[in-house]
Amino acid sequence: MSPPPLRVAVAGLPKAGVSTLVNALIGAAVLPVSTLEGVSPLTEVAVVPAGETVAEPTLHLSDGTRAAVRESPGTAEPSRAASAGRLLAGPLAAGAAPVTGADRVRAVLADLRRALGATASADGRGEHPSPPHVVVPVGWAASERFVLVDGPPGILAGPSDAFLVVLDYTHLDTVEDARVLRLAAEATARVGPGRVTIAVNRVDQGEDGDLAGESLRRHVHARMPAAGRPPVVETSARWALAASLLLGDDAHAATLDALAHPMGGGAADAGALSRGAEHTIAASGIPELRQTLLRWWSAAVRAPHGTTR
Ligand SMILES: Nc1nc2c(ncn2[C@@H]2O[C@H](COP(=O)(O)OP(=O)(O)OP(=O)(O)O)[C@@H](O)[C@H]2O)c(=O)[nH]1
Ligand SMILES: [Mg+2]
Repeated sequence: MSPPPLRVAVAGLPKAGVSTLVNALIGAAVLPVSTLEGVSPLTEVAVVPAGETVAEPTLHLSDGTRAAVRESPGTAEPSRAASAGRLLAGPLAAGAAPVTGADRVRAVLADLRRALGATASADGRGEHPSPPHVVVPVGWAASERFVLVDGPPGILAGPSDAFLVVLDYTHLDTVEDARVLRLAAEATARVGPGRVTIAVNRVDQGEDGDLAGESLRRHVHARMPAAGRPPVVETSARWALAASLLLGDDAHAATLDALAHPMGGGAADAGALSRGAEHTIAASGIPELRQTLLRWWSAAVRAPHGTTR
């Protein structure tokens, strides 16, 4: 029997970029992301190897309804960036019209927030025993399965196998941030530093001379007890996600191609854009976090009794 999926809590303060980071890890805009007030409902994303069990991302809501994420034929906005809206349209209104355009996507997301309002109670645990979850096949998971739980800092105190803590680089050193670091240290004390990683997200918003690399790591660790200091990775989830959507979306590629040489010239500039996107992903910290997830998985398979399930 294959082992159960590794359960990873991905948690941070509101707007730290938790949902964006989960999307960047899976390489698709599946979870709603927003600058608007209001915290995402606690959501579980099951990451499964591509081609296994499900052929396409599927949304499961806590009331038992589910919907596949697929391109709706005839939509005016074929980009994968709109897939979150399309994904969420299905279960809320049976036979809903295909999502067309950004306004429709926004309306659907607003509906979803209302519909799921009950699951987003103050402690993030909600009133439903099982939060909505999405099943997403991804290429990099090879044979492993994960459940990524997108939630507030409170889930760091709960029973997960591993913890990915998201800090906002532009709001370090706040009282709230100190509380998140305390929870991260406590989780590290429970499961060990090999099962916790701190992602300092939004590093793209830093400026020359800001903390980076070793000095940033020391700065974060200085605010944690010595026994609870996990690895620190600098991330830019937004740009990693944007770049993977750009690379993975034929419609975007065609648009870029047209923009790159409107007079019908050679493909050199479009090639440079693709290389730029690949470079952006490589520098975003996201590939490193995927490797971390895979390491956590192999450690869990070797030591199944070390988990905190
Ligand atoms: N510049 C920059 N913006 C980011 C980054 N990650 C996320 N954002 C932006 O931050 C905003 C909030 O992102 P979300 O992923 O919704 O944040 P969250 O932590 O899930 O927030 P809630 O669940 O709503 O509390 C969005 O506008 C994202 O595009 C990043 O790495 N860099
Ligand atoms: Mg969120």
